[in-house]
Amino acid sequence: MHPMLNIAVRAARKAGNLIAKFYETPDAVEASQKGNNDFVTNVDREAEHLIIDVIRKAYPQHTIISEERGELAGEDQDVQWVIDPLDGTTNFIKRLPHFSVSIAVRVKGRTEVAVVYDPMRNELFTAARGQGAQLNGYRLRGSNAKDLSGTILATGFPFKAKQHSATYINMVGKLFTQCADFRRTGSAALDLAYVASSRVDGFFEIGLKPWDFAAGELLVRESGGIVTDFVGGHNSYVSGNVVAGNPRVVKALLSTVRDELSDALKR
Ligand code: 2AM
Ligand code: CA
Ligand code: CA
Ligand code: CA
Repeated sequence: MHPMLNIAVRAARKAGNLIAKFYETPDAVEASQKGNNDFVTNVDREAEHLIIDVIRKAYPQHTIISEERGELAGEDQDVQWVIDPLDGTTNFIKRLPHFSVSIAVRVKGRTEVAVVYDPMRNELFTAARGQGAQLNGYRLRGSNAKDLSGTILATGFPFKAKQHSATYINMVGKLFTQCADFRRTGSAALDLAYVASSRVDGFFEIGLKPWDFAAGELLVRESGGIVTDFVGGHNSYVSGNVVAGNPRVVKALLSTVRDELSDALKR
């Protein structure tokens, strides 16, 4: 195994075990509001601390970017660990057992290894660039859908970027005439892992942060899929707009929503 993937897996499992332990003791979970409808808990922070600790011990010089702590610049700015210690905090707080730990390592802007770990199902999704994607050691292949007919599309509502609500609803309306149905699970990292494992056929969301999709992006790519913005470009790390699926599904999805896009979503 790639040595950095080994460390990422160790960190993700440690954090996942902690999250699973807290899931059994809801009285020990302290939730607070970061912003409008946006919650964080002591578990997010403790899981993040464990992950950073594992990485720091193995690679003290690397840079770490994580949701709750922000950027911890290391001597080496070329290697960045991009971390979401708990993706799906709202589910976690509601005791809906669907959330994950997401860890990616990017070297000069190119993602080399990725882990998404679901501690409630003990499902470990891993990928290394050029070496495929796996679930608990078994090779993953994405959906072979040829267009949107019969497809299940995962998505997330733009709960923070509410200025995009109307546009988003129009996009969903157009897509609904073409696909079979939607899933809105509350963990973007798992949505992308599910694209990689063809549990869903495609994914789209507005306004994601790098830690929401960096690991999932490599999982999708290494299972034969592509990840783009809403105009088929590679601007997702800047725009936060993410579309994923096999190349035919992404193409069909983009052309279906094309006429609905606001100017802000064309960048
Ligand atoms: P989080 O749990 O790490 O904050 C994209 O949808 C991401 O936004 C999710 O992966 C989740 O990441 C967060 N999210 C989704 N729905 C949310 C909601 N209703 N409130 C707060 N965060 C949400
Ligand atoms: Ca959050
Ligand atoms: Ca997240
Ligand atoms: Ca998070």
